[in-house]
Parts: sequence; structure tokens; C-alpha cells
Amino acid sequence: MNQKAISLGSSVVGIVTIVGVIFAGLQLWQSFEGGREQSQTQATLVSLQSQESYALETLVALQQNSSSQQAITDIKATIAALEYQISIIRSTLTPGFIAQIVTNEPTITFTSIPPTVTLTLAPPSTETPIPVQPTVYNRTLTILVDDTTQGYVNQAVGTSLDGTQPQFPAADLQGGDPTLDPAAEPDLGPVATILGNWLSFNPVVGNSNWGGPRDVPKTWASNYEIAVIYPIDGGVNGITDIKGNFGADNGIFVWVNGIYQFGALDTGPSVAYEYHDINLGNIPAGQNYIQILLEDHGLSGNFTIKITGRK
Ligand SMILES: [Ca+2]
Ligand SMILES: [Ca+2]
Repeated sequence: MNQKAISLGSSVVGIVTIVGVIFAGLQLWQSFEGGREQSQTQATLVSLQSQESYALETLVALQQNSSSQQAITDIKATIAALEYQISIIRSTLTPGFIAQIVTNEPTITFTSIPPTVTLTLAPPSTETPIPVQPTVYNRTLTILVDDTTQGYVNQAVGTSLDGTQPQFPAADLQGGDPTLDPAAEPDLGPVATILGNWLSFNPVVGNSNWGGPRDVPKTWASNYEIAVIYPIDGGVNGITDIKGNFGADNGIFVWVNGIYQFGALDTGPSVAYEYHDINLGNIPAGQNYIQILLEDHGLSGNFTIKITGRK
């Protein structure tokens, strides 16, 4: 090989070497540019996935709140568009640059339902409503009860209450022969089962100790207490200005529709009317009841009665 040929060969090798260096540099630049584009695309993908996640949460919220169908349709269209863009971008990424998949499952937070709170019912009122009387002019004074009036009678109390309280002195005058005028409402607890619900506003005389309607005894066994219920028809207008007139040997206790109104004890015999013009109030329209407990603590027991009112 001559010197000229050697020189040409060296020049070709030099050119090839330079071209090779330039080509390698170009490849390196393209690789760098490609990486930068991939990074930007990945960032775009992450942003789109985030938008889609938000759109999905919005869709769930709209459905839970029963929002308009149009709003739901719009958000579904937005989600579809985002998914399309995401699929396009993911197809352009080289495997090494595929971004971590952002889960599109929306997080639904459930608010726990508090346990049912059971409210305690208020106990039924023990107060008897005050009867409201219609305004009726020229009411007629009427006898509601007298010694001929029939009622329900309970003679089973006997001497069960004797000596239990001042209203029921011991039998045969052993507790004296006191005067109590007025007498407080007695405690009938010791004979509650014997009397039943006789003092209720609407007594059910289903207890076998009660009988009637029947004539009400005006005399009875010494020392015994007896209970009486007089049914009173209040008509359509009720009855006003009810007055009681009583004579008792030895004592008497009076309730109107279960509300205690009057009581007194004195020595016998009964006199018409040792207790007179006793105000017993008014009663409403419809069925009403006057309840009376008669007391004796020695010798004979008897009573007399007249109750009037204005109908
Ligand atoms: Ca007695
Ligand atoms: Ca007596």
C-alpha cells in the first residue's frame, strides 16, 4: 500500500469516526428529548386520572342525592371523555414510563346511623279534666239522687278499715265517737281489691262484690262500711250547681267521678240533713258517677241523701 492510499484510508476512518460521534450524540439527544416528553405525558396522565376520580366521586354524590338526570348524564359524559383521553395517552407511553394507575374507585364515607333512641312515654295524666259546661240559660233545678234512687252497692268492706285511720274508728265505739267535719279523703288502699276501680271516671263494676242497680240500704250492720255508686246521666248539656244533702250514722265520704268532694263523721243517729248544701261542682254531658262510702263504728248504721243539680 502506498502512502497516498494510507492517507485516504486514514481520512475515511476519521470521517466515519466523526459521523459516528455525531450520530451517537443525536441518539443521545433524541433519547433525552424522548424522556422529557414521556415525563410530561405521564404528568398529564396523572392529572387526567385525578380529574376522572373526582368526576366519579361527583357522580356518586349526585346519585345519592337524587340529583337531576341531566346532571348525572353530563357527569357520565365527562367521565367517558376522560377515560378516552387516558386510554390514548397510556397507549403512547413506553412500558418504562407507564404511570402508576390511579384507582378510580371513589371513596364513599358512610355516616353511621345512631342507635334508635327510645323515648320514655310520659305517664298518663292522673288529673281529671275540668268539665266544660255549655252555656244554658234557665236550667231547671232537679233532684238527681234521693233515698229512692237505685245504685250499685258493695257490702264486702265490712270492718276491714276499722282502726286504720281517724276516718274509721275502732268498732263498737272502742275508738271513741269522734266528730270529723270536714274529714280528709280516706286511704282506701287496704280495701283496694274489694272495691276495685270504683273511683275511676268510668268505673267497671265487674267485681263480684258489687251488685245492682238495686235499692241502696239505708241501714246496715253495726260497724260496717258500705260503698255505693250512683250513675248520673249528664244529658247533652251536663249538670251544674250540684249540691249534696246528707245525714249519716256515723260517717260519709263523697266523690264525684272519682274526685273527692266531701267527708264528715259525727255521732249518730242520722238527721236530714245534718250536712246540707254541700257544693259538689258540675258534671259534663254523658255518663257520670257519684261514689259514696258510708261508715259506722257502733250501734246502728244508717243514712239519708238528696242531691240536686241544674239541668
Ligand atoms: Ca266501721
Ligand atoms: Ca253508729
